[in-house]
Amino acid sequence: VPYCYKLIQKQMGWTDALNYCQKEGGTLAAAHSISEYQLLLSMVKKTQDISAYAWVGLNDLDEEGKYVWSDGSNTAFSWSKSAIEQQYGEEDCVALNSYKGAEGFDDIKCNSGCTFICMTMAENA
Ligand SMILES: [Ca+2]
Ligand SMILES: [Ca+2]
Repeated sequence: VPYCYKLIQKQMGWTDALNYCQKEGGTLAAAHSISEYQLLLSMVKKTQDISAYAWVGLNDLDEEGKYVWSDGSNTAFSWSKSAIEQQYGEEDCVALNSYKGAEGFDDIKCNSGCTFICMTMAENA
């Protein structure tokens, strides 16, 4: 994997989390494959006692229903069964839900306080 993922154990809204990662020279995490998705999920599970949800770069802020990754990749993903789109009103930012039995990406409200995963390009990748 040519990326370094880092779970930040602070809780903040999606935009603040994105800014945090960008200041570190990266962006919010993207999963480009099922193995990367599983790696991210295992990271969130380890810090479940802080927050079961961790932000990733996926969002549909610009156009409702059109999901994009903050790293510019256009990798397809499959929603988990639990992820009901816009379940509670406007939900435009996506977190990785690590609750047992409900694991998967879920769009939630962007101002929710969640831990988050930053992604930077690995050196010498
Ligand atoms: Ca939405
Ligand atoms: Ca949702």
